[in-house]
Amino acid sequence: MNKTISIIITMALVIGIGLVFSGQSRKDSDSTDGPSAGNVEIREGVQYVTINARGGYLPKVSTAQANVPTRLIVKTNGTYDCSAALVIRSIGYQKILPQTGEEIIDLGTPQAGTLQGLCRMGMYNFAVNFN
Ligand SMILES: [Cu+2]
Repeated sequence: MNKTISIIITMALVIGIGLVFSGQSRKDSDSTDGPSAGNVEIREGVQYVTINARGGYLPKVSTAQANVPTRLIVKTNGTYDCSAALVIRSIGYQKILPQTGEEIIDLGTPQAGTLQGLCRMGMYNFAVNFN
């Protein structure tokens, strides 16, 4: 009886450790600084670029299409650090975002080039490359 229980516990531990490791490797591949995939989408002729703000901005570099009406969605989720104090100089944007929420910023129709976002202290940043 005791043996059965210890086998079950051992199996649960092995599965648990396996899950932790597979979760970690997925996280690692998501947090690369390379061009983004999956955070840019076009719906009904409007391009949406989604950035997560918390302890910095993710993804740090996004690639989007130029000459398409674009909105930037900045998501906060328990963001108590200064990445909630968002500055986008090129469009004269500056705002303290809610600690949790979604800010939708109309970027108009960007031409080819790079849009740079910063926290107010200039410590964290992100870029959206319009090609
Ligand atoms: Cu900062």
